[in-house]
Amino acid sequence: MTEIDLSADLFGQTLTSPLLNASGVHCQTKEELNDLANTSNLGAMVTKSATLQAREGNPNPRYYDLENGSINSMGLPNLGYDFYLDYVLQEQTKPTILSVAALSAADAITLLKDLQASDYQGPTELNLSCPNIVGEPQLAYDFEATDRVLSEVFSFYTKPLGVKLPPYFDLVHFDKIAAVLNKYPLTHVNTINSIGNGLWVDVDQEQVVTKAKGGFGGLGGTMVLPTALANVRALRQRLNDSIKVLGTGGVTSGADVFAHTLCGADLVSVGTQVMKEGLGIYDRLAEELKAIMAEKGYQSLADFRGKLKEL
Ligand code: YRO
Repeated sequence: MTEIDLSADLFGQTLTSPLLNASGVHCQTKEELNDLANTSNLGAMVTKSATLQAREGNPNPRYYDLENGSINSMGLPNLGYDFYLDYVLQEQTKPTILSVAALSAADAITLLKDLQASDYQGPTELNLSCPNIVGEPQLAYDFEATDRVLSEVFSFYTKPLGVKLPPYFDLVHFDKIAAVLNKYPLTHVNTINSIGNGLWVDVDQEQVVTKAKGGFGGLGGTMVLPTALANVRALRQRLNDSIKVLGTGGVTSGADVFAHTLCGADLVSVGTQVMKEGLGIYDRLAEELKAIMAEKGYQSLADFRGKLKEL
């Protein structure tokens, strides 16, 4: 029997598996990050998005498990940029993507200027689901504002940088965001963030299930899989080859990892299902993926990556 090779590439580093955690899940504290570092079949890890100042986040309940996924209004709880920078510089034992976020475009520039001046040379991901101007949508849903911010960032930033994107739902929006992103030397896009501002109703209690924002929150898990696959596929079809696509959203099985890869994902992240099942999921997903590849006669991810057939 030929050995199946799940190796993948993270901007020049070889990973033993294409699987990542989705930012936000089990990656906030030093203990959680160390757990990820010790998780087999997790190829690389991502930190909770860091802001300049540490944040407590929103009041509980702020994460709620749903039959087909999850809803969250965490409110960016994190230990602050200095903590995560220190972790990747001093404690890192597995390839790590430093995720950063900002409460304004100005804060994003401040943070990235500091990162540029630091000793850190590894990959960073800017979470574009950050608030911009009051009364305007999140940055990634304002294409001109995204262009302005990236233009300013790349006037001084020379290290590996990608962006985390929210889902888009209109083909013209895929064209517009891809046209902006293609202007810049991005290492990658990570798609999708949670589907914004869903609402779950507990019919028995006749009430919402999370406290902040009147119960509105980001959706993840199985219910977002088709949206995630569409975003991976649509962006892979539009972005420069030099920009890798990291697929995130709705993965619960090896078949889902296979589907993300067929749509063009270079790496695949798991969020909600890690919350439901724990870190042992990565061994299960790797085994299920290998079984599918064996059945189909594929030896490496490159054999089928991006090769989704149309009718
Ligand atoms: O609430 C969060 O911390 C959160 N949840 C998500 O599902 N995705 C995110 O990117 C974040 C952090 C960013 C923000 C939504 C609070 C602006």
